[in-house]
Amino acid sequence: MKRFGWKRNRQQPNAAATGENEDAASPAAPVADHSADAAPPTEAPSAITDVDAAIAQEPAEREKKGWFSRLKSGLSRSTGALSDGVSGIFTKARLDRERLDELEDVLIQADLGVDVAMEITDALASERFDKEISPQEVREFLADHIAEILTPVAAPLIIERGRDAPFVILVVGVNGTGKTTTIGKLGNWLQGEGYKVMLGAGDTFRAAAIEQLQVWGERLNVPVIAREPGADAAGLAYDALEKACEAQADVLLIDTAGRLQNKAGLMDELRKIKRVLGKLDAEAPHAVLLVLDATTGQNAISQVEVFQEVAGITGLVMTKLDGTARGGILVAVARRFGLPIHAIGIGEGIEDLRPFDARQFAQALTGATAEE
Ligand SMILES: Nc1nc2c(ncn2[C@@H]2O[C@H](COP(=O)(O)OP(=O)(O)OP(=O)(O)O)[C@@H](O)[C@H]2O)c(=O)[nH]1
Ligand SMILES: [Mg+2]
Repeated sequence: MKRFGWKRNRQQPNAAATGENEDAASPAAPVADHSADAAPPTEAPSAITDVDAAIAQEPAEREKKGWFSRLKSGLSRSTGALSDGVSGIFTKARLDRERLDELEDVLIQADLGVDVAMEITDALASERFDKEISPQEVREFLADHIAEILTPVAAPLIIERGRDAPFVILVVGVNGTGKTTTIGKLGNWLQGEGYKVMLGAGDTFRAAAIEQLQVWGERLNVPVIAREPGADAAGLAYDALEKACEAQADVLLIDTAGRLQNKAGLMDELRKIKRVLGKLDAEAPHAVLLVLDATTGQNAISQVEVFQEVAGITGLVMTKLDGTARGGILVAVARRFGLPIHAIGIGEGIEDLRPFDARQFAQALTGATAEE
């Protein structure tokens, strides 16, 4: 059975919440076995008519299916465009130049970007040019190719074990992408893995932003280091790390204000936050997560470009894949930047964050669904 790496381990007592987690080396590292995910999906059990068989099915497998349907429905706009586009072009037709050009347009409209669109149509041409091909075969070809692009970047977020200082995760991105919510979800997952978590309210711009993180802190029952609204964000980050060191926290998650990538002053502030953290721990922040909103489309490319340059992104999280997502952009981002994609968010709930599964995503996006 495929293990879904981020499943919260309910067997273990929540050591962080009970204050029993003295040993930073003990938590299991969140290593998800993505090599297994890269393999073709095992055949989906065809309609389960037998209730006992349904109950006997692994809980994780059942939960994963629920997750998959939510991902599919979130991506339905992109999938519909891709799938209908493919059906419109290929009605048991021979693959010719005209159809390849039309397919290229459909892929570009689905946000996969010109490079990926050309790459895919070239690959399809070299295999099947002048041969008859059905829409379903095209969808499967797309799914395979997209999974190939995504597999190398699907990487779980790994918290180093055995550290004697907190592992600092700085969460950045443009306004409203889901940074604060992602911190809440991530904090919950890390706690479930037994890490002692602390939060830093580095979005000092708005009182509401500080309160929002404090609410997450209460839900998780973890300390939130905050200052008054308007305080210096870098100073807050410094405070938070100092306090996390004192408290012997395993992980410090630092929230930051949403900032448009073209606002130089705000981007300088991010540099300063990084610099200041480095004064306490030369390697901090150990991870810089860029949170991307799946409904944004092409602008994600420039977001990655600028935040990468300013803050040295170490990995990506894409949120809002449950809404009117434009998931194709993740393929363009993967091809262009090769940055690890750690997780995707499919909802506002505390459990609605999962590791990124390349094949599952490719299947959901293209409508070449083997899993139901
Ligand atoms: N549907 C859905 N909504 C989400 C998801 N993640 C976050 N949201 C919602 O998106 C809105 C913005 O989320 P925040 O976490 O406040 O975003 P932020 O990036 O911290 O925003 P700023 O601090 O203002 O830049 C909130 O209403 C969240 O509940 C998701 O995966 N799916
Ligand atoms: Mg926020």
